[in-house]
Amino acid sequence: MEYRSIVVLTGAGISAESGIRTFRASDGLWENHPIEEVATPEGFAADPTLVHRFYNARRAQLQDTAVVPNAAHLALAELEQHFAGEFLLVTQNVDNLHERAGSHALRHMHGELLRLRCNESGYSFDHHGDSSENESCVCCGLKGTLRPDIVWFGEMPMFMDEIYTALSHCDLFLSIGTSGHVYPAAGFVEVANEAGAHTVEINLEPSQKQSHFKEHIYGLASECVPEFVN
Ligand code: BV8
Repeated sequence: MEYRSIVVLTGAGISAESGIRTFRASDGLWENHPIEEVATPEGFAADPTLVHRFYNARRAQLQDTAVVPNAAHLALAELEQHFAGEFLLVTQNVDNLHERAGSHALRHMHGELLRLRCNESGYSFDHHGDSSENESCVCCGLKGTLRPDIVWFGEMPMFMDEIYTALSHCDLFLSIGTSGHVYPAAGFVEVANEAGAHTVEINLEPSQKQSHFKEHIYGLASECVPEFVN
């Protein structure tokens, strides 16, 4: 079948083979820190030092020279480049591996690890080094207003209007490397089904939303995604 509009959703599983830990695997990040402490506005208000330290560690890990895009990231960039129809890649991931693989039509719905945001003005900017609550904001000069430019639990994800518009008229929805735990991303397959799209799950194992997908491909993203795309 020739598709005319593709939406791809990726989660932590697509970056696992690049060396970025996933959230719910046994060595998952959350296990080292309860979600409430490091990925909620309340956690940040209670202990900004801990939260800055949590994200500084992840920012440093992401900039380790061994962490590079894998074949799955590259295959999606290739698909975007050669596909003549509409294409949107939505990622829950906050790493920069899709960009580094060459993806352009990309939206980070949960924010980006290599950016900070001013709590006062909402101004966000690239920041690859450590962050702390002692830094002054570049926009208002105030101290203590900077936070990671990340969407925490209880906060509204980004680009939602654009994403729902794309989902409501796509004819192929491809979900890769996500456990289907976290909403609203986990609900995207239902919107795509409503639009009559062919819905495909590529994952290491069945996700929480497995029954909503028309096609299932289980295995390593770095093998299954290039195979599916080519
Ligand atoms: C919202 C940034 C409403 C942080 C993340 C109570 C209070 C408030 C909200 C809620 C609540 N109860 C429920 C909710 C909703 C909540 C939610 O869904 N909670 C869950 C836990 C039940 N959602 C929210 O809060 C969202 N916001 O609802 O706002 C609102 C409305 C109006 C106005 C204001 C607000 C916001 C959610 C965003 C949270 N931020 N990330 C950070 O990264 O530090 S979520 C976090 O989980 C990451 O983004 C991650 O990507 C995402 C999802 O996880 P996955 O990507 O799926 O990763 P996971 O490890 O789970 O799975 C990996 C999969 O890959 C596995 O299945 C594995 O088998 C597979 N895999 C592994 N290796 C491979 C592989 N597959 C292929 N190949 C491999 N090699």
